[in-house]
Amino acid sequence: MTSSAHADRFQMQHRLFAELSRMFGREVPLYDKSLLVNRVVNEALADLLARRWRGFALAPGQLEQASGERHGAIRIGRPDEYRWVGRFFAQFAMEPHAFYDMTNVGARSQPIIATAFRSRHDPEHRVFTSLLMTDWFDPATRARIEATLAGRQVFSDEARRLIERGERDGGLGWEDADALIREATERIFRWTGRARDHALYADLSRAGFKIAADIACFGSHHLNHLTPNTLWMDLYTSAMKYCLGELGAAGFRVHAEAALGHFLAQADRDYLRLHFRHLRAEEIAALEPVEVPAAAVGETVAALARRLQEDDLNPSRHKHSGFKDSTEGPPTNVPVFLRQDSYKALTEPVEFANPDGTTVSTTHTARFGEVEQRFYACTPKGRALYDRCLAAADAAKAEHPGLAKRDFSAYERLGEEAFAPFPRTLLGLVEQGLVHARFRPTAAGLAAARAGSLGTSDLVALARAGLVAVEGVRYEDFLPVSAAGIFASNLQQYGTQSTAAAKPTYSQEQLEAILGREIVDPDRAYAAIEAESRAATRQALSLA
Ligand code: OOG
Ligand code: NI
Repeated sequence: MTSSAHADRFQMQHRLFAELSRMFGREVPLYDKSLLVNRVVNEALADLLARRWRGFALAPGQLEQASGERHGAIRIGRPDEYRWVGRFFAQFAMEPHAFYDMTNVGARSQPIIATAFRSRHDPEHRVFTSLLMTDWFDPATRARIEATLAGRQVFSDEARRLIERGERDGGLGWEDADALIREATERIFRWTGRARDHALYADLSRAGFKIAADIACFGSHHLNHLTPNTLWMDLYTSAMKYCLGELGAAGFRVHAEAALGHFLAQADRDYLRLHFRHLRAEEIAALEPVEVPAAAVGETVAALARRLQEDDLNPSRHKHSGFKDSTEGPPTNVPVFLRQDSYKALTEPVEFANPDGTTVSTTHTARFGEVEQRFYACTPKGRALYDRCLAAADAAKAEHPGLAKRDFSAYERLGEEAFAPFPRTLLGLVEQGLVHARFRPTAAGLAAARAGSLGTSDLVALARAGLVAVEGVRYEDFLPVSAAGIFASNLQQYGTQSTAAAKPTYSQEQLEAILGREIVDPDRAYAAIEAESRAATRQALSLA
């Protein structure tokens, strides 16, 4: 077979995530509602951007593209299954990135090690993929978990054949690619509502090992959540809380107007570059800033409130467990890493088949509805500052329990004060070496270089003078602390302590051996992007 007969792996990836999103929407109607809320909110934001920037317009489909990116999470029980998952994602040009040791995150520790599958360059989708470490448990519990896991086959013979064919032939034709995607949505990642061995489930849950129960007793690697991108987190959360009945009309207005005030202040060209990746730098440079009339915010919020009241968005028809009280990540005006929020895990019906042939109808609480906004990738120095600021914010918030519900803006101010050491603009962040960026000379820069009038060799100073263009590198990975918080909140339980004779320790090499390949270090990849662009820019400008 020639390579031209092969489906493009990136197109396969898009189709896979579109189909997974459709699957998840069928399984979880509230997810579909949250996607619709996200679309409506993003449309309102795009309209406002068109007023803020003359020349800004999105062609049909471009908004879908900007909000169509996804990240998901799955939890795997056996090492051999984990390797199959890695081989599966490889067919879609997704490789393991970063090692996450969730056994070492303090009180929120879980018996989990993980990596995230994504493409190396400009990824849109990623999947946090956990592996349950059974040696975390006492021998009797471990034996029960492993015995139950041993009896399942998540990857069908057909799925294995397709993956092997893709590996052997260096790709799959579209017919096979579609068949593999069907295996994903109809079997591998599907929620069935059926589980096995209720006694094991109950014993594990009672002992505080809900994560093990969620993995061991189910027959598939069911998707735990599938997270879309929002163009402005605080507007989305206000809208969802309004739809879920957690904010009244007046509360929604206050939150949404505050959110849009921040949005308009921060939606500069760097914001546009980060959120609309189909726009070219020259197109963004050509946009003209316009003063948005003060009334525009109120009008946008009033129109949004009307839209959110329409029948198709009325989630009160769906059972839900409420929305999280606060957003994970940095405060709204610090554009680093990720901001994430979600509606809480739903209580869903499950039917257990027991080894003795009896059945038990009960419920399981694990799947939730996250949304995220992606920002710039921090350097190690930026990450260290982030960790310090986050710890300070957590400490300040812990001193005022219940403040988020009592006085949300006072609560938000605590976070902003703790993050005061962070500059608010891309250039400020780059200047202090806190985030990674791509550099490139502008036409004016090249002309100045020819004329010998650059004046300095400092790239940030040249950027301030318009002689070099700077683009932040988007963060494409996960945050261990946020992930730990997500496990804790959707399992409705803090972490577990090891019950093995000695607490085991885990390493990246161990997970690489399970995968049969190396895990990519994203920090090195981000740094390499920056280093290459700096070198190329220096060379183009004839700087030593
Ligand atoms: C993993 C959660 C990690 C995130 O956004 O940090 C994650 C899980 O719940 O299985 O998705
Ligand atoms: Ni997530």
